Amino acid sequence: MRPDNEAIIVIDVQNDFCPGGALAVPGGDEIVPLVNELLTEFPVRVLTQDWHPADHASFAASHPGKAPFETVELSYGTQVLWPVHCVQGTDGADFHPALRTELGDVIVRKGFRAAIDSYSAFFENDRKTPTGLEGYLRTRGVERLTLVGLATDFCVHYSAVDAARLGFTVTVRETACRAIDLDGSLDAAREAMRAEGVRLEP
Ligand code: VGL
Ligand code: ZN
Repeated sequence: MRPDNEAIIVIDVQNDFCPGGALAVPGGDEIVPLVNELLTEFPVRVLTQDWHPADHASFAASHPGKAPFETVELSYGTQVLWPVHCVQGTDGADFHPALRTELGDVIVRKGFRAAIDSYSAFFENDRKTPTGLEGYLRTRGVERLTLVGLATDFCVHYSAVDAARLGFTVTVRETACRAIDLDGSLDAAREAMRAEGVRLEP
């Protein structure tokens, strides 16, 4: 078991991000066995769940004439438009059936406000509205984080950068992550994480 000040954060290992899902990440399901193994090694275990209302502003379907993977300007800046995914209460929003969710101490849901997306487990996409996760981790004495999950270049990336800026020591285990990789977004994400002092490990 790792020391008491270490937590694992499992980002969005949900059906819609796995093959067959609405926003499938290539090989997304392949990480589940390693994620399960890692979960058993940490004293503090957090799972996150992308959790959108059906009319969410990040969905292309909410913007007439727009297609998935185009962008729009929202009040907080540029937003990539996605296929409808992880709608609250649907099978697509459920965790992958093989993920050992019973090992999680807490589940943080994000993206539940219709007008704002939330890639990061810490702040919504305005980079200001907190999810509460920072307080949870600090009150449990956590200082070091290991991040795994989906997708490397979006929710893992934004969560890792925010965590590093908040002063946590952050490691991303890349073999327990998979990327969407839209127009070089994986390389850009790796560079951005490194620039914030996030450690990238296999
Ligand atoms: C994610 C795009 C939209 C993710 C969530 O979990 O990386 N990506 N919503
Ligand atoms: Zn989403």
